[in-house]
Amino acid sequence: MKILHVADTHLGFSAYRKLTEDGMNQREIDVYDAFKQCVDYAVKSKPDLMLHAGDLFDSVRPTNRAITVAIQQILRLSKEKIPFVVISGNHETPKLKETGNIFNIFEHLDHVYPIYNNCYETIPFEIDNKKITIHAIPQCQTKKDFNDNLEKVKIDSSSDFNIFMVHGAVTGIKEFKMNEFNELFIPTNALSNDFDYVALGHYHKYTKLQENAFYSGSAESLTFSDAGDKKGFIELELDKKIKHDFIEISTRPMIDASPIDCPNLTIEEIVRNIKETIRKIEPKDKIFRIRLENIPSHIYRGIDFNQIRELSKGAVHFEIKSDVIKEGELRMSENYKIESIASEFEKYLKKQKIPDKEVLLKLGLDYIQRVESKDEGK
Ligand SMILES: [Mn+2]
Repeated sequence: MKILHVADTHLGFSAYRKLTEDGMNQREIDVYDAFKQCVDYAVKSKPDLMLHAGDLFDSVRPTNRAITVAIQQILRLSKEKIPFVVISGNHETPKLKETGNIFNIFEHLDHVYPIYNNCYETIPFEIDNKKITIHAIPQCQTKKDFNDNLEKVKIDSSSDFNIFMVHGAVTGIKEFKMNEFNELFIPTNALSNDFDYVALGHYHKYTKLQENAFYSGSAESLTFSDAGDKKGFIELELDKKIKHDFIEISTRPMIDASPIDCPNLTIEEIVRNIKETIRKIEPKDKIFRIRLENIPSHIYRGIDFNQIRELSKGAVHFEIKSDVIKEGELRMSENYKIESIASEFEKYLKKQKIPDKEVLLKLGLDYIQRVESKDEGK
């Protein structure tokens, strides 16, 4: 039995100023294209099921174009009779129930199962004489609703396979947060090992959380924190043994070049460094960022940015992010005070993992005292 797991397609997302020949936002089109590639793969490989783990749309009120693309692509799946289960994520779920959920438009499409009603739902399928139950929790109105739903989730022991779909930040050793205001948190213990598979959405990097739980990641890179990541979806083979493959799609290269540390460089050195970085990137049709760290403001003002812009002309987007130090400003956090050398030494020593600290402390303090009394002319 073959299943595809996709998430975070963010249809309707747009960014930067670059337009296509038809005057549309290039990134918006890129995002549509990424989703289309996922559907192309499905139409070609004919999985038994396709799961979308939330954030199909980028917003609560998608544009007509975003809605049209979603319908067009989902209809292609529907025509192939590929069941498509989609849960709403934090991006498309309205904060107020009265607003109404855009997923309503999918209610009357054959083989499409939108889950967006604030509650835990199960959908049973019968595929190749096997019973498979999808357990799905959409984005909820409140954290309490969400947690109550998580409590209710229960494996169907009469099913051959149980799959859980949920959208949110799993918390545990590492937190898979996106730092968005309405994100929901999934405790690791909610991802029971009894599930044959857990299809997660929300975190944009493809991640294996545990043997049976995966984030497929977003279908396109949306911010520079996604830069350099592979984008795509997961293909799952459910049999006695479960096999997962990450299917990479082709997306526009997004590059976050390693930062240039500037405080001890001249204008010429910095410009040379930037030019070299741009040359290596080969800007045409790409998105990239160069970061200038700790650059003194007088040096920053001396850089000819027009010349740099000229070199990056073919790029879909480029930016230089500068962390400028104002003259006379100390690069130290405000509440950090240097104490006497003796007490700084004592603090330093405490943090070290070495034997004989007592002896070293006594010796060190003794030397410091000797030097300090010399300075004072004693
Ligand atoms: Mn999300």
